[in-house]
Amino acid sequence: LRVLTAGESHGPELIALMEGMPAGVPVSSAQIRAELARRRLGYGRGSRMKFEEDELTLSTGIVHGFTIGSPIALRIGNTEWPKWTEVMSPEPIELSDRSRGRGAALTRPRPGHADLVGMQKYGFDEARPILERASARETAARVALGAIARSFLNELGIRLVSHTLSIGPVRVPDDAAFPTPDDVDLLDADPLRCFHAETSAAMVAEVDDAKKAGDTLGGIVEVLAYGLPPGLGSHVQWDRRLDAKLAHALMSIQAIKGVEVGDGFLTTTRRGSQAHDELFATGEGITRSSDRAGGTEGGMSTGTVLRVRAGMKPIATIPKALRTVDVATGDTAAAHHQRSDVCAVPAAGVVAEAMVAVTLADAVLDKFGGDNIVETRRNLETYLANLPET
Ligand code: FMN
Repeated sequence: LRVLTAGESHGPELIALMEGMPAGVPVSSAQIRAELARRRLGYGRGSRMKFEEDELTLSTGIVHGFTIGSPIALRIGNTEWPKWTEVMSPEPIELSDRSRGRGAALTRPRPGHADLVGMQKYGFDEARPILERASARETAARVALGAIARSFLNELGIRLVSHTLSIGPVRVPDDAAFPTPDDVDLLDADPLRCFHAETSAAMVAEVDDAKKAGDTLGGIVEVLAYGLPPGLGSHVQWDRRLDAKLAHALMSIQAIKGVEVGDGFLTTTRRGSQAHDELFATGEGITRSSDRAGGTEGGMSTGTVLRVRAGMKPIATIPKALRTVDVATGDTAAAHHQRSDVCAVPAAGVVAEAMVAVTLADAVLDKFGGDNIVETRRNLETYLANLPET
């Protein structure tokens, strides 16, 4: 499965491409729109989420509600584009005003963003051409592709759910219950997509507090996948390990700075006798006593619930602007401040779900192949029916 995105934050549209999806997978614009709407959720989002809309067009590869096996292309138009036609024009026009407003040269790069290093690397004297692509608006395209991957996984009985584990220092207790895919609506209705009501209330207070202080917050999200077969990924080569592929996919999300599989870093604090999942024969097969490993061993899915976490740094565009240097004058300055979120962790959970869905769909196709979903399902069922029983 190959996926690519294109598009700038204030350009006319985002474009997403997917190649390798089998034919016969149900995909509708309503279902993708619903996923795009989930990305806009969350307590602590900025005003941009309110006035900007995602205008979805399914361009290729889907006919009468089903994939046809050919490359899928979709567009997500930006309703704000009319305000940016001059600043983001592809034509070689002169901007009417470079001193103020949207067209002003962004010469005060924001710390914690791609601005400065991007200007240095790509040879620009202002940050606009860098921040336009580095912006997390691009994650809308990923969520749209994730919706297609998710539909494919659903057809095979694989279902995903994500939730917020922490916001700043406020964290769900280690022994709290995990959500299941049946809890998605409940989670989406929670202001921070947190499954633990008491912690959610404390998270809301933390966001309010940060906002009042003119500050921002990060946090941790967790994605769980139910219904995976054992044996996705492989131990035989570094770039075939499923855990490594998931880490790559999650770390590629803007502002994600850490990834854990299963209990992750908590495992490092335990003794070996308390860190692993013991095996038991049940008469019907072999089962594990716990799920500390998070559903992978040796770079392969074990067939238990997959659990991965992603840690997001606090939003770097801070109302109480960070110090920077004006590259036009060399003087100390306050960083540019564009409209921004106080906390985007709940949205990052939705994006993380999408990236896990794409990664798992790719791993399933790697193992089971299939040019249409019936063939993929048959290959999966034959494999499961022939797994050695103990
Ligand atoms: N950064 C901001 O400065 N303002 C935002 O409103 C904002 N919203 C985000 C929403 C989502 C869903 C995600 C995943 C990230 C968001 N970010 C936001 C983070 C920036 O995109 C990110 O900090 C920046 O690209 C630099 O991080 P990097 O070094 O990991 O690329």
